[in-house]
Amino acid sequence: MKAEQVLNDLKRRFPNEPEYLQAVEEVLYSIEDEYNKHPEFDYYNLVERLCIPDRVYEFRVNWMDDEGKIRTNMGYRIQHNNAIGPYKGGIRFHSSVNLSILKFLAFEQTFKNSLTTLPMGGGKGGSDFSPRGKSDDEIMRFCQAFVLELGRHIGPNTDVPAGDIGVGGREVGYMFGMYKKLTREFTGTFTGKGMEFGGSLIRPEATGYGVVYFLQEMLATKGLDLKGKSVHISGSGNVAQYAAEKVLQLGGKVLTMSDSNGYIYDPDGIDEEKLAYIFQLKNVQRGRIIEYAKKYNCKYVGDGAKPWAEKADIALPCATQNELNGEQAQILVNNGCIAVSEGANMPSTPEAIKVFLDNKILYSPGKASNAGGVSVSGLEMSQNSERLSWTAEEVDNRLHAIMKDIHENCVKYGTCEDGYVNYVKGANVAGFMKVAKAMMAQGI
Ligand code: NDP
Ligand code: 2IT
Repeated sequence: MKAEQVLNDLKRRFPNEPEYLQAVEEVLYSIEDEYNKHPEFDYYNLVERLCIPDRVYEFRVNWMDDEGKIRTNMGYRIQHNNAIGPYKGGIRFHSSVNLSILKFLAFEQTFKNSLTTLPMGGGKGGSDFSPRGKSDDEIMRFCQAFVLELGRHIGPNTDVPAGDIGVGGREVGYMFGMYKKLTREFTGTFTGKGMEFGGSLIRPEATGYGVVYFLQEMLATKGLDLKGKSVHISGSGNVAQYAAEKVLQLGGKVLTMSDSNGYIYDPDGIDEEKLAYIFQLKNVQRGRIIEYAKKYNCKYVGDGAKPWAEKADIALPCATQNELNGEQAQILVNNGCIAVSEGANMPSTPEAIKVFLDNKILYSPGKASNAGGVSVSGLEMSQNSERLSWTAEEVDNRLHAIMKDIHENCVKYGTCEDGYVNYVKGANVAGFMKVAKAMMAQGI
């Protein structure tokens, strides 16, 4: 297999899908050497079969807004690969959603889910519907209309959706409710459900906590820990909030958080009390992060600015794809940043990743460090299957063990001759090997 050739072919076939091609390019180049040690992989044309999703559903969603106006949005579900388990992955509601973005996310999810050690294939779905500014009733009607179409493609042993950007407990609840009506069955077809109807304790916390558990493992390889370290966090949604909570618990200092309008910089640190305000602001009031700067009288930079030019020891990008470019990565490194643990999916551009690797700082790609969310989704599926629920402590212990395991696997496959751990290579190769072997065993 020649990565360049495969990539050129995909570029010719899918020329209008830049995010998808970006994600594929990174994986192809990092698995090329390992892949070519196995001629049997090429015989089965595993590389192409792994890059192209099993199937893609695309549909129109009609719903009625509060003024009685009929609105239309696009809906999608990408079932990327089910070699090691049912398709599994989140649903994103955001105005930017398109086929390219969901295909990149479903592709990444396949490797991420493989890394979790749990039996889950990869998928992703969503809509260009924007929940921003919509009433609760509108959100409910949209979720119901979306599931009217999506419902026929999913199932507890087929494809199990969950949350992502713009989709949290409220949206999962509405989607689950509609799905239950359509099928007349109570099954674990969605994860991230409410605690009263089959949700798992620690699922809301899981992605953010996992990002920090992974960071702890990386720091430990250098004999370091989080105590006293300053941390940049981007985003102020689910992942960012719980990453911040865990950083505080471990003695770190969170300096920044953001939303798509801009970021706040609090030199005194966002402490527990201020973080509780952010939880309230974002999850209940559904307000903007600028309100924090007004309340605590700290710096706010608008116009969609990112926090990376401020000085900190550690960066946790937890908002969205391509939110950290090469130039910003260089500023982080010049300012003495020692570690970047990604909470979002593909937040660093290829140029930014190159800067991190060239400077040999601790850098983990999202598919490794944000795998805690889907891992606890996998644990939610197990609990639903056995019709039991585990304690928060048990789920958290399992989450912690899974993040350690993923870290170990990255070290195993990503350690270079000079001892530097390339977590990008480690995660891609480790994730790939399991899926590849499963696909080979199952024939074409
Ligand atoms: P939320 O919707 O809860 O929060 C998203 C945050 O990112 C918000 O602060 C949002 O700001 C900001 N954001 C979203 N889009 C953009 C954009 N285009 N530019 C700038 N800021 C943006 O989502 P999550 O916290 O769940 O997801 C964050 C990231 O983590 C995503 O990349 C997601 O794929 C990834 N992830 C999520 C998991 C989960 O379990 N939820 C699991 C693994 C990864 P605003 O409110 O202004 O839009
Ligand atoms: O990107 C992700 O891993 C998620 N949004 C979580 C997926 C899941 O099925 O819990």
